[in-house]
Amino acid sequence: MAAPYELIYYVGVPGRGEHIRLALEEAGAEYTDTASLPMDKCREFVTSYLTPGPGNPPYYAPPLFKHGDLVISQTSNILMYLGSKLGLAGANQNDEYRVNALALTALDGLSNEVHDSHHPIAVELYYEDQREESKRRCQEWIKTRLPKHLGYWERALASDEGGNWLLGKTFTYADLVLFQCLDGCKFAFPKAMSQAKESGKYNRVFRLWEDVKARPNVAAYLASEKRQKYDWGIYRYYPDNDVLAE
Ligand SMILES: N[C@@H](CCC(=O)N[C@@H](CS)C(=O)NCC(=O)O)C(=O)O
Repeated sequence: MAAPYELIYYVGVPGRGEHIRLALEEAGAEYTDTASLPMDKCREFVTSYLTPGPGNPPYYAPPLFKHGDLVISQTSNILMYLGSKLGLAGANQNDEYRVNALALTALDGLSNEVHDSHHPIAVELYYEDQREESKRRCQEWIKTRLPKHLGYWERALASDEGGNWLLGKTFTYADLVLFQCLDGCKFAFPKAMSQAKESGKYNRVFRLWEDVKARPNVAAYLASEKRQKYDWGIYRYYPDNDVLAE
């Protein structure tokens, strides 16, 4: 019997684990998910992987992914491992590296930067203790970084090869990562994202969000109870931070 796919991540928000869930769901793969555990049990289980064990360097942070004897960390590393197994890493030689680069770029700009926008001074401090800095950072981020990122993705989607995906006609997990990043930004910054959409400058980007959302397996997953709500994770809605680009 084939080893099961096991996602190890905190319960309560989609978080970084969501990128892995979306790839598994899109492919219709069976997997277990620690998000089905009660909050305290889940935290205890996840934390048990973060302490050193025999023969292993400890894992720094979730998401983690277990497949048989292998346990790996880092969202994009897990996606790269799964991509070829699930048929979501492209069809041509070296596509897996292109797809990985696209996923890393989306995670850098539209996930990690967004996380830092509500924790600009220190991850360990509460948002409330860095509220003013967070507001200032969001104003600047929305004015300069958001258009830079959206502009990049618009260019990336203007493929000569035809098709509406990042690799033209070939759908890959990079499209899912970009979808999830855009979806989170829409939650965190509804005003700025509406303004960006209405500007008409990023039509390909917003079409990708619609197209991924409409894929049958993704749509069924998003409508299911397995899809957790945004709250305290990477994508947070703070009215002070929800500003227009001017
Ligand atoms: N680059 C890593 C980041 C992992 C990460 O930051 N995980 C969060 C939960 S989503 C965490 O527990 N971070 C603890 C910390 O950074 O101190 C990845 O993409 O997997």
